[in-house]
Amino acid sequence: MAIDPQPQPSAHETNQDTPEIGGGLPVIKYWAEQTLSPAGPKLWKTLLHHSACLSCSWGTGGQKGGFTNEEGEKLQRCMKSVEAISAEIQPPVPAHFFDTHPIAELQQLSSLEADRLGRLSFPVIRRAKSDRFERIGWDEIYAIATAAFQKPPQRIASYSSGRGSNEAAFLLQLMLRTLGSNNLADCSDLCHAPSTTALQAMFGTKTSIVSLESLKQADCVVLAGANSAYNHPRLMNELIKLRDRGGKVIVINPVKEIGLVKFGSPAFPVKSLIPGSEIASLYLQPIPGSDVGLFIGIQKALIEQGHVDQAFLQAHTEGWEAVLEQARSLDWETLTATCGVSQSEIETAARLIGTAKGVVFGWAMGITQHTNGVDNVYSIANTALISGQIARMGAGVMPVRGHSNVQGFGSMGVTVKLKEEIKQALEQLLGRSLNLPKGYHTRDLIEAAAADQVDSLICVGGNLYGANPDSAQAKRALGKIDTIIYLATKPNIGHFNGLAATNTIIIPVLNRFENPHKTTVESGNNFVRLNDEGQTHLKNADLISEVEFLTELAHCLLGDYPVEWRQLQDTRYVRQLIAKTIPGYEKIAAIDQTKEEFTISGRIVTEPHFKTPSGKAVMFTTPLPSLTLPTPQAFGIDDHPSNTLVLALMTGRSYSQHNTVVYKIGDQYRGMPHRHCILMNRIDAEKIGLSEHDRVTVQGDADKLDNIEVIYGAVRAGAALMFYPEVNVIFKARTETRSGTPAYKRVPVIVYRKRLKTA
Ligand SMILES: Nc1nc2c(c(=O)[nH]1)N[C@H]1C(S)=C(S)[C@@H](COP(=O)(O)OP(=O)(O)OC[C@H]3O[C@@H](n4cnc5c(=O)[nH]c(N)nc54)[C@H](O)[C@@H]3O)O[C@H]1N2
Ligand SMILES: Nc1nc2c(c(=O)[nH]1)N[C@H]1C(S)=C(S)[C@@H](COP(=O)(O)OP(=O)(O)OC[C@H]3O[C@@H](n4cnc5c(=O)[nH]c(N)nc54)[C@H](O)[C@@H]3O)O[C@H]1N2
Ligand code: SF4
Ligand SMILES: [Mo]
Repeated sequence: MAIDPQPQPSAHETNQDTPEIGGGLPVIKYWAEQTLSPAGPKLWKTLLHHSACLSCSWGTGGQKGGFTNEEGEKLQRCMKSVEAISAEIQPPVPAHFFDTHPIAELQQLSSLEADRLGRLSFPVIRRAKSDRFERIGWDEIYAIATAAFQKPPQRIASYSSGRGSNEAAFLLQLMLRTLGSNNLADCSDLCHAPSTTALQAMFGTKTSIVSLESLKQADCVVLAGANSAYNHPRLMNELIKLRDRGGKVIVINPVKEIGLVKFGSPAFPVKSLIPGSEIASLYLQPIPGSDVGLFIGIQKALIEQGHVDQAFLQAHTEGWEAVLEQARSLDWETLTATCGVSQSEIETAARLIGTAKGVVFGWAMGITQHTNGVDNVYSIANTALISGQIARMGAGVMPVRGHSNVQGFGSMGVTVKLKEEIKQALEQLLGRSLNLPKGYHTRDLIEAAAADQVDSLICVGGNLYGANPDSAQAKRALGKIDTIIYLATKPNIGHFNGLAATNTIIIPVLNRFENPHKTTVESGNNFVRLNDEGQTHLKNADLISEVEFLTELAHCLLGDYPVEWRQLQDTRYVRQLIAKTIPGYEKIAAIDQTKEEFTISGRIVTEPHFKTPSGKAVMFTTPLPSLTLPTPQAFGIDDHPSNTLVLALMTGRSYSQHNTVVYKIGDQYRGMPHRHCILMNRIDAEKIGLSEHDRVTVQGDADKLDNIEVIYGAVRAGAALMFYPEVNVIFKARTETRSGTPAYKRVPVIVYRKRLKTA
């Protein structure tokens, strides 16, 4: 079907520093700079090491030297992989660094500066009221940690981030659950929890039901709320190949991300790298938080165009009548007013979906990080079911996950919503029933800590302080916990600002390519990879593996119950336990002999049979969101309306950062020169007499940031974009109630230049 060529972002809606394409030559330049630098040989050694990429969940690398994906395709490493490795192969933090740099000074560091301090290579403690960290020995660490985790089970907790291994994740949850605690907060609570909640309810599974092999057979991809050109670059190759075979890509994003319009991929040096490949066939720019309205619109158009797969709905789904009825009964005016996309654009999208042979629906944080994130996912999956674009090769739903092993942490049971099968297997292992209380997910953990209900916390990676909304609240809350133990490879702002009341211990750990034992991780495509043993470049360092620390601590706390913890330092035994406990992981039992990496069984759905009690997919209606913004008075401001602008702020990632870790201050593809910019539409800026590069104050419901530079961008009017973690100081958490995920993508803010009259 012919569709109008997409207009390129025109001059008035972007800025002169925005390049013509995403990816492209800068990527190669970065590769060259890094690989030819003094650290080059070390970098290559790591790239060739047999271990999964550290960075994102797309999960390339692994077999035959780290460059091959599960389909056997070569050259599957992007520059994000290089960026992540470069940070890990930094020299160590100097031996006497903490003696001469008090905490007050460390708290002033930016995220980039904290990361540049180097690799952590000896354990340190900050004792109550001390003004600095000091070195600590292992005996004292275990003594403090043992006393801390002997506290009542409801008062101990963990937080984790998806960089560690399946083995470490399994041990962490086994230790906490044996102690009687279900307080297993995880970064996925801030991320894809709405996806797991919705997919579990609809399909009885928590992860993508599409394999890479299946994606390769699609002829249409819908990519909603995902800036994959930045965050999952190798997914872009699949989109380029799909366009080459005549397929269509529908992008849904309030920001016209240049890399989703056109992307130059180094994997295709001649045809793509310099000219760039067209990605979006159709680019829809909805109002932030309105995707439910847009997807119901697509459903309505599918009905009107006769593209409903009635036979599929009747045979394989439940609840479809109400979903169709909702789409029929809502009128076009209401739907288009809700999402801000025209009826004709919505109809074009529906026609592409309805006439395609196979559609894969992918999404990320633009969909989940809203107060109605679960409904957003429901509405996407409803659209797939209504059009029959699911449950066969080339069609289905695919959350595009975050950290490189965040999905593995969930599979291993690091979640407050434990699967019944895992619970039963753990009960067998423990020889008793597990009557676990509700458990704190990440937001509940912060609230419980603020209410003085948490004594001890162990953080396996991550940056709990930096990742949460309302940084001042996070700092206060963590400050009420008695003991916090951070396991980390590199320092971050959370270690210096997330100080416990009595003991804050930072334990330096080996990363994925340095461990003395093999480990495994799971990609967002449900593929399990094996990481070989390795060595650290750090000389005379006092590092430990996550597995060793967790098993030693568990041994101190639990002796040999329910397992010989110390024996599990040989990770082959952990894999045997995983094979017996975790559904779909049976093949891990043989991986040490066969080295065969595998797709987890029961996850990929290519037949219309689902893991729900009835075997049918369960559909839910999705209420339209109400998307009003507060008045200036609600921010305590009572000035002339021409001086202030209330916007829906999306907060997320720049090109050169990995979550709270910033690698480079600018974002070259959005033309944002530093971290303290707000990307906004020219029309909005001019409403209050602003010009590009003016400085403004951006205020949320918790605090404000002054001196923020206005940058014009292809953001739809009424919306704007800023970078986290810096922006997390200004807003409080409003969360999606079913999953606990904060609404990071629709933060009401007020923008102004002058000193204002307050209400
Ligand atoms: N290089 C790199 N890779 C990463 C990460 C990283 O920080 N750096 N982080 C990893 C992690 S943990 C995650 S979760 C993923 C994140 O990957 P993404 O989800 O791609 O990243 P974000 O920057 O959070 O935002 C995604 C997009 O959502 C759009 N958006 C905002 N609001 C809405 C909305 O209401 N509707 C729609 N349709 N779109 C909206 C934004 O404009 C933005 O383009 O990436 C992973 N990979
Ligand atoms: N405003 C706003 N806030 C957000 C988001 C947003 O889009 N907007 N996104 C949210 C999302 S999707 C996520 S996932 C969270 C991310 O939240 P987290 O996962 O908590 O944060 P990261 O920045 O990924 O954590 C980085 C730290 O992990 C440690 N680390 C790295 N590798 C390893 C390892 O192998 N082992 C161990 N033990 N430690 C390691 C390093 O010390 C590094 O500093 O942030 C959330 N916060
Ligand atoms: S796409 Fe993700 S997993 Fe693949 S090389 Fe890039 S950062 Fe690594
Ligand atoms: Mo994430």
